[in-house]
Amino acid sequence: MNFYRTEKFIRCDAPFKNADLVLAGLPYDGTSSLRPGSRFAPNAIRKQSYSIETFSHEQERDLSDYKLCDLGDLEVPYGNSEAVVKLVEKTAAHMLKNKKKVIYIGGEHLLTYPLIKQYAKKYKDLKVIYFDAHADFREAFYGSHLSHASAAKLTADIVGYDNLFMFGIRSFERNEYNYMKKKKVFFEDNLEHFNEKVEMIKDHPVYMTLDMDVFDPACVPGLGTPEAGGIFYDDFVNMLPGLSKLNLVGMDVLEIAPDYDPHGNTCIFAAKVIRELILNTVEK
Ligand SMILES: [Mn+2]
Repeated sequence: MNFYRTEKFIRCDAPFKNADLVLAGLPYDGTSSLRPGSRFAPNAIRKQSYSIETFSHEQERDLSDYKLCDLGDLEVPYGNSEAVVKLVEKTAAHMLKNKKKVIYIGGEHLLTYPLIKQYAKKYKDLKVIYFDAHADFREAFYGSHLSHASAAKLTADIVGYDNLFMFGIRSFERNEYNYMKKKKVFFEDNLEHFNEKVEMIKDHPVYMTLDMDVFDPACVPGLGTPEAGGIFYDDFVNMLPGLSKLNLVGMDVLEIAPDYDPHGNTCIFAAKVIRELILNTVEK
């Protein structure tokens, strides 16, 4: 497992060994179905992170007060999803062994599958919060079950259908929709029950996966698969108090396609989201 050196996310320049929180780029987009290029997202977001402040007035905390490490991007075997899945599993196991809290930056949503596999192995009663525009419940996509369109199903098959909580979901294939209903998966196209679910799961370890297409493409247009509708930045900020009640053991932020972000706004937006997630999660 090798990380190659890249620019670092703003103020994330501490060494891995004594870091309070770690960022790790996972630059894989091999199963992207519409607009590829999320492999370039970690670096594009890092680059734009220098346009935002390190201080958050929402949380009254500053990145400068913590030891944060940005590992760079994992060296992945492009074009070989099986090998990537294995490698990401190994990477997650390494992070868990070293007791590091990590925000993984993708890359595409398939990457959540190997991450969840390892986190569920370590945390037996793991709950998963899944932000997305898409259901991601396809049995297979273009003939492969290793697909970003199957990420939620792969997750549910590992942690159990009762332990997956999906928000912002507004794009389904009919069979997916019927299957999710039949299996009683919790999903909604907004955040109406977010705080209620937080209360329900706050005593459990929680993994949070954030597909950036949960946001309205009006504010986040540079995506692999944009979908009209969705949440706004203020909705995200309003969730932070709820998120801070959770025992978040791992997180990912995925699916930005910088080639469709010519003005850089999507990556600036993502950088701010990541700053808030760091400050919300790093040991208080
Ligand atoms: Mn999606």
